[in-house]
Amino acid sequence: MKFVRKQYSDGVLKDLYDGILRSRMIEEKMLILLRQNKISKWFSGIGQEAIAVGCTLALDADEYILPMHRNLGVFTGRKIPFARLFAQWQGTMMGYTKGRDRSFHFGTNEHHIVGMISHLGPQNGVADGIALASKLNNEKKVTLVFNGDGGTSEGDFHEALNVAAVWDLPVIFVIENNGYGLSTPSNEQFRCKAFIDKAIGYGIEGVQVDGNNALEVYDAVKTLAESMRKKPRAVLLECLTFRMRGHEEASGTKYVPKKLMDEWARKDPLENYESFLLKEKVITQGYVDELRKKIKRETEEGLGVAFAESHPVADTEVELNDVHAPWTQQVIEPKTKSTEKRFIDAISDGLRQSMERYPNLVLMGQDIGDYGGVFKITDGFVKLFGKDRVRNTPLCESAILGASLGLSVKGMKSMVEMQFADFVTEGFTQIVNNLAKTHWRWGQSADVVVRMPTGAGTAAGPFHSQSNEAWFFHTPGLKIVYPSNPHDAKGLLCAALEDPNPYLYFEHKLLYRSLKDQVPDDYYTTEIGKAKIVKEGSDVSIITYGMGVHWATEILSQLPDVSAEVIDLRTLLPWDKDTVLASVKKTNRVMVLHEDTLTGGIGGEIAAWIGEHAFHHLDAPIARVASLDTAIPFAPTLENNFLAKGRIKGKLEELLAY
Ligand SMILES: Cc1ncc(C[n+]2csc(CCOP(=O)(O)OP(=O)(O)O)c2C)c(N)n1
Repeated sequence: MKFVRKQYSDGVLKDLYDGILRSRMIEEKMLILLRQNKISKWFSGIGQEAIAVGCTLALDADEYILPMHRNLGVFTGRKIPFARLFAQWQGTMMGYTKGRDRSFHFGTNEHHIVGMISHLGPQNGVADGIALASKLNNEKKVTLVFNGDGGTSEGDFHEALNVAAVWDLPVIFVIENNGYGLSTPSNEQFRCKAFIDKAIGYGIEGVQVDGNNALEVYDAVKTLAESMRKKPRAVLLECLTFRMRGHEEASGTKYVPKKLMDEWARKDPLENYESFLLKEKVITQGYVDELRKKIKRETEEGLGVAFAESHPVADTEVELNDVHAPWTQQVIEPKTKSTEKRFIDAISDGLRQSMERYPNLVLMGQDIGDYGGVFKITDGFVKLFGKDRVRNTPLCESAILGASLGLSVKGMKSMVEMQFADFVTEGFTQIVNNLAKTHWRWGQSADVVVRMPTGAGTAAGPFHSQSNEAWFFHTPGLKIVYPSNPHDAKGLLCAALEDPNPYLYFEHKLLYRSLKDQVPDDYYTTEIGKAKIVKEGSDVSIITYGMGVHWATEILSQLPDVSAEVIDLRTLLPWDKDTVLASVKKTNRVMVLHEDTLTGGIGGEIAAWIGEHAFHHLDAPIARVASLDTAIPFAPTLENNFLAKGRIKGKLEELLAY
């Protein structure tokens, strides 16, 4: 191996050595502890240490790094106290996740690290968001995100590179090309000869280095970062390396030919670099021995502290409380006059006034820029707020949702518009695994509202009509609002944008231009988690939301003899149990109604809860009215048959006659 020290001082050369040795010695200790059954799992980075160490030391301490499972050198390089790091691996309170997540799955803003989730690829979108915030705030900082060669097959990798390329985001996408993804060799994972070839496809620069050569990695990252701070842009850095142990210790390395192992053993990043430094007289054997002793001592001390602590005592209240970032809503009443606004104008109004209120709020979505969005919610916004804050995105739902978390990491707010709620499937991981869980895992809030144009009735077929709120209802960490009228549409959107927690905001497309109401002109918020009694009654409670409110009202207008109480939930997560319970106690009969399909719908949960908590107040079984358990048909006749509306009247009569 050839080391070229260039202009770098002895101090830099020694720091790199210290970093690699530190990683190696901790790794070796972990392998012993694993054999002794003192730790449960280990993802070894032996053979790859030079990459994490070289990258980390080459960046400023306040530049974000998003490491993977083999990047111990990032954590030690950022000087995370050993005791806390080891405690994190042990799942104890002194770690970074209160025992809730394992190994390197944590972030710490203090150290400018955002750790991975197991899904690997989603990290790249988050890196985009951090880099976007840095760029918008003119911080002149780069962000670096790690990938394994296997992980690059994920769509998330592709999307994030594409977004970073188009937006000229200062992200260094590092690929540790170690020849295998778990046991799958490169030739079964991708066809390109080298990853730098992929850079060409994204229209970005690709740089390839010997990943076992810390000096080369350090020099490449240092040079790139200096240039990217001046001229922000995305760069792909391919580091050629080899994983000398199994994917994780239990999986072994039987599938790796011995010849390959021997070849890479000769390129060991520690031994080779140490020989070079000794030969160059940058260090002496005495220095090596002393450093080894020091690291050993520090490791033992850290382990002593970490192992002294036992697993946290579970406290259900604490666990539940940490699901969301703390927020107490101060409802803001409107102060001035109201004027007639359509549903769509109310949404647009709320968004515009929130943009004025929060200079750190960024909007992202397909065609939302000059075009104003396919439904024209953001029409004219670019003129008002500029292209930096009203961002047209490529068709990359996942990367954009990931970027929204990255913006949150940097203290910014964001709104992501799904062009149609149906397309949220492309960003499912980011919502349910990243946005929803990050606060609970390591205390990072996700200050994001995802707007979801939803619903059927427009003969738009199975992929432009879905009601998919139930997919998210099941996910702790999210909040869901679903207004049924213009007044609530504005107030709930403003409230959601105020709250630092992640929201799904459902807006029914059919109501956009068909519904008008008196809506206050100035900024106000509506209470989150509070249902509204749309119509008082005593015979039956109809618990519904969204389009269901309009269906119920229409049908009840044809049944003057029925005294029904119509409850518009407005917030689905958390839903207003008090209002529902009070109504059930009053009417003793319940219908839950929604446009979404029946099985596994939100109505099932509400019915179950009423059954559990208000059984004695019921005079009849709870009726559920929902759409058919099929996909949504295109032809209007079929769509009408699919929708719940046609079944309300019959069910209501049955319920009242029971
Ligand atoms: C979305 C997803 N699919 C599958 C896995 C299981 N898995 C974990 S690591 C891994 C291989 C990753 O390979 P690579 O990115 O090359 O990293 P390496 O382990 O080689 O360092 C797989 C398949 C996962 N974590 N996430």
